[in-house]
Amino acid sequence: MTGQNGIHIESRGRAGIITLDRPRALNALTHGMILAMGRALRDFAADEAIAHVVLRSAHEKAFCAGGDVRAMAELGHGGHAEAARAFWRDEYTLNHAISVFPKPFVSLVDGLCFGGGFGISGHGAFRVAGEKLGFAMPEVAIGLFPDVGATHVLPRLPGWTGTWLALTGARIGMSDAVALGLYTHHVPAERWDDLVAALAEGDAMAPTLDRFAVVPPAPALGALYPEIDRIFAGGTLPAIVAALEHAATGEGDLAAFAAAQLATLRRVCPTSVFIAFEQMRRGPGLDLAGCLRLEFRVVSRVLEGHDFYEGVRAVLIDKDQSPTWRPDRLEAIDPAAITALFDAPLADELILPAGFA
Ligand code: QUE
Repeated sequence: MTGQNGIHIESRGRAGIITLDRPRALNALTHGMILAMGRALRDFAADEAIAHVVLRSAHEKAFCAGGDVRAMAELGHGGHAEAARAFWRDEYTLNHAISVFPKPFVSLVDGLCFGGGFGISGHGAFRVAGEKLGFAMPEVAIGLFPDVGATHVLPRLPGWTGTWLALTGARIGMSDAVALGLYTHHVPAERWDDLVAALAEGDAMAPTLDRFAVVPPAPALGALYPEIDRIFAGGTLPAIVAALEHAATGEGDLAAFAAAQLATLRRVCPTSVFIAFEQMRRGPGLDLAGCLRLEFRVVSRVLEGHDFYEGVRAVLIDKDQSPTWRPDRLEAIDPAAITALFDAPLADELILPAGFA
């Protein structure tokens, strides 16, 4: 087993196993971890002894809290935006490589799974959730946007639930994440060692997962899905805000839910909310590679701005939870400035291989 810098790579029988192990940062992905994962996938793809690959965490508290955005903010702030862009280029390339990996790939996801953690698990064909899963794409809270292929995945979720998750960064548990299709199976975490042992023995992926899978409880937020669909189907952001304002005036669970979503939309980065909305508009017409290419344009431009650095400062460094956004209100955003982030090509666009390379 090779273990270094937050990640362990091993072959166990017929299984290639990648284990995230950077507990002091909830397994947030460093550039080194991303490059090591890419190398491991190439080695496992070429190794005839390996039938399938497992991605997991060494710690039950977190699968992965996202990309190492704190380090990226330091790089960008220190005049090294190109090094930060290289991180995102390699991260998105890995996200895409997982989607075209030529052998069955399963991620075992329990505890926190934010942003970049979904990017390394959500594009595989097999996605197992444990009972303590906490899933979110919370980037709007730090002046970023739901990337790592969320432009492709979220607008394809049932109804308008993906738009809700993208705009608010809402956190959901295992039962909802499985019900929405973000995960393909629920296997209780206490069974994961046996599951990995079966895969190491060479048992085929799909029937083995079906054998270990347990029917999850009814989705905790299921009663709200029709309301989420009604509210977030609004064709514009002002329409969504107006629908939330209206729903929040009532009484009961729906009004409380709407009021909470509204408070979140007013707290997170206004530019990020507009970016996320535009992602949900464009994603249905693009394949994953096209989505990642757009995300790389947008992240390159976000690095030139103010809000990402302020968001990381307020949420992850000083933890004062009081970012000063520029512009500071949804009403102050110029929609043409948002579409320009997506439309203008870069001198050095993200180029992805046609298949696994
Ligand atoms: C939004 C995010 C991230 C986040 C919080 C958000 C993110 C990320 C982390 C994170 C958490 C704990 C750590 C760490 C990073 O938090 O991407 O290094 O120790 O990586 O609201 O996108």
